[in-house]
Amino acid sequence: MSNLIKVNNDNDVAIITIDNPPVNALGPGVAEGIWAAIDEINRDPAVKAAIVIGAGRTFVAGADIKEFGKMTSGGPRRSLLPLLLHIEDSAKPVVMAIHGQAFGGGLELAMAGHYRVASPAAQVGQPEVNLGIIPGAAGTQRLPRLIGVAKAVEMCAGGKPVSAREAAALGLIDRLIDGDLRAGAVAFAREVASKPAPRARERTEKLGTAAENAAILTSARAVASKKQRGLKAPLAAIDAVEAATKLPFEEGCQVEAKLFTECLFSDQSKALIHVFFGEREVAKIPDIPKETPVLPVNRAAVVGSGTMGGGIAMVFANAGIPVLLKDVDEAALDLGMSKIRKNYANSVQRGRFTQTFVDERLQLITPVLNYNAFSEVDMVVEAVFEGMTLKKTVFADLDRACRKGAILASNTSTLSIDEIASATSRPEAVIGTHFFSPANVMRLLEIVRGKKSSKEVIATCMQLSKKLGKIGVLVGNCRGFVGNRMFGPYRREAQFLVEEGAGVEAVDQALVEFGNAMGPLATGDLAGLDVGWRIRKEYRHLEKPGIRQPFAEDRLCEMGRYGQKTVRGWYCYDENRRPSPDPELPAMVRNWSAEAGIPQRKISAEEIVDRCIYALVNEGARILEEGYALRAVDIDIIYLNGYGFPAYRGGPMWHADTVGLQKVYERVCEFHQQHGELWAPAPLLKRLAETGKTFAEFDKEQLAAA
Ligand code: 3H9
Repeated sequence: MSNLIKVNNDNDVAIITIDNPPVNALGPGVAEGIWAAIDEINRDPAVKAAIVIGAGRTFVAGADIKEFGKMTSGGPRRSLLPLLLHIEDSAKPVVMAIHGQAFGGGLELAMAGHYRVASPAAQVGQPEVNLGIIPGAAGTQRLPRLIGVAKAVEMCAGGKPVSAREAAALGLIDRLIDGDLRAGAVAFAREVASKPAPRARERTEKLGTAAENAAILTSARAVASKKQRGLKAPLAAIDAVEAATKLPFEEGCQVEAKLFTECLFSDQSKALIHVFFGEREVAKIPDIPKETPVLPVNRAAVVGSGTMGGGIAMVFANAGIPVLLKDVDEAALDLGMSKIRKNYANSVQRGRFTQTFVDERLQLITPVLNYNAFSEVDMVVEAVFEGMTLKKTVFADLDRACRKGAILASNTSTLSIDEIASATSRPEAVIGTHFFSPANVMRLLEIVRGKKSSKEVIATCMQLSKKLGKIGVLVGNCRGFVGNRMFGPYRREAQFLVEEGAGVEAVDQALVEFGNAMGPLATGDLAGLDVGWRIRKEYRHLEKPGIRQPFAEDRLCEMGRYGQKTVRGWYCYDENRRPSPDPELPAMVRNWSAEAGIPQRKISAEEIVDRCIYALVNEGARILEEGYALRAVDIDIIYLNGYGFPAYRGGPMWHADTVGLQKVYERVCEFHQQHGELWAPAPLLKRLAETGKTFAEFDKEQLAAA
């Protein structure tokens, strides 16, 4: 028997333990081991029933995701279906004992058992759609038979897990076991040992009528098309569940297998699997080992109670960390606190938080007007207006007010962390923590490493990001760091396109169809066009003369059109901030372009996407080569979590790999010829394209060299 599976007997009940750390994925050897264990318990006359339980922190997190890459690059295909039938056909009842998670293939395994018991804190789910695939081991066939079509469709297409309590109410879990799961499962197995063992695949009573199912499936397809726009797997999952409602089990499994394979070999799935591992990869910093000591962050403070500061204070409070919120005067502080209260009230209204939770969080936020209590905090995040002089004053104050060992972080989105750190006597304690707006919602946290930031401070911020519910990505200290540095060329091209004759809506529409959450011009209106305008003014002296710069947004700002907050920007907005095209804008831009001598032409959606997306990629390649991002995948994770880039394209760098770097490079060269120096190809892009390599391969080479 495989050493991943162990069988022990507790008198007449066999205990089959899956022990494949860290998450008992159904990798090579596991299925074979379970198969042999089932044979063994059926051979042993002393055994009346069996339980299957996971060693360590979880039951089974699913199929081994690493295996999928091997399958799509020509490796052997493993199917779990025969094993699941083998378990279900066991003459002796098999009870699945679930703690932690039974996800994907883990839940499919559990449904092949005759009974399921679980710890109350366990979760079950079919999250495969998050990887661009669908359940591939009869999950779409057994789940509707156990819990009904509506909930099965929701779980298979939506991918969200359900709690063991909910699963028990749905009939998926037969008993919740408080306390010792193993002992409870063994006792349960004894209770059912002499009863006929039910098989999920033979059940039909929850499958519903044709008319009921038609309505459920139509509505599920509408929800998936809207909420998971552009993703193919949810629709495939719904098709597979539909097969369960119309076909015998075996035929339904064949439909599922065909859809599973189509999804697995799709670019979407490859991209989403890249994202899955990428989200975990970014936590690994080559020169900061896992053992690096981290500092406790039990009390925090935020300086500046504006939109960002207030949002950051909420992030700490939501994680249970008491936080001081400082501003310069009573009026600013009152306004900040009232915004926080309003945000929380909205969350209660939308059902995201309970009133009790919110009341507790508000208790954790203490508004203050001075630095007196700052000596007690472990970490401060500065979130005052973007201006070097002001930031340096604040950091000099913090240096005086905070105890030695406290972390001094800046939420700057563009300014140099090293220069900010120079205002203190302890640059090793200074770091950037760049939250994205709205800070309490957006998952991304760029952690900006200053020249002197200590390893402990970096390790602490990386670990803290998890506690705060964020995904922390370490970046270097260059202008705009990684995300905004790339966003500059992206938005520059969007403006250039309008100045060359593309419609505002056409530009946004092309990028929304590409999969982005919002178009670049609408994003500008949302963030406030004046933000970029002010930054451009601050940095104008650094621009090389004679290089084309976009002007339309500056002109809009000069007219007081800052976007949503002034009701006009690229679009006009009603009182509910709903946009409509501005009928006067095209003529206005045409006049400005005529003055600047920019000829007007018809521009295709394809050119819009290539110009904007390849501008991201080209800048990303520079950042990578200059070492401001550790890996291409770090850039991808930043773009997916901070900029609404579609996850099913894997991020800008992965997308470029998928298109083919040679093709991307050729297009960049074309734009270089047409539009000049701003499009000079990044040397790394050129090198990889010429040697037939990808950014992903570049990452691997870097890792091997580290
Ligand atoms: C599937 O099942 C298809 C089926 O229908 C069958 C078809 C035939 N495989 O997340 P963590 C690694 S598809 C391989 O940091 P947590 C992970 O990379 C699968 N590796 O821990 C990490 O490695 P490292 C459907 C996996 O406690 C380490 O385990 N299932 C897998 O925060 C720890 O992971 C899913 O989509 C895996 N399946 O969260 C569930 N899972 O330390 C995916 C994890 O080297 N997994 N790893 O970076 C999860 O959702 C979370 O990992 C879980 C634990 C909630 C379980």
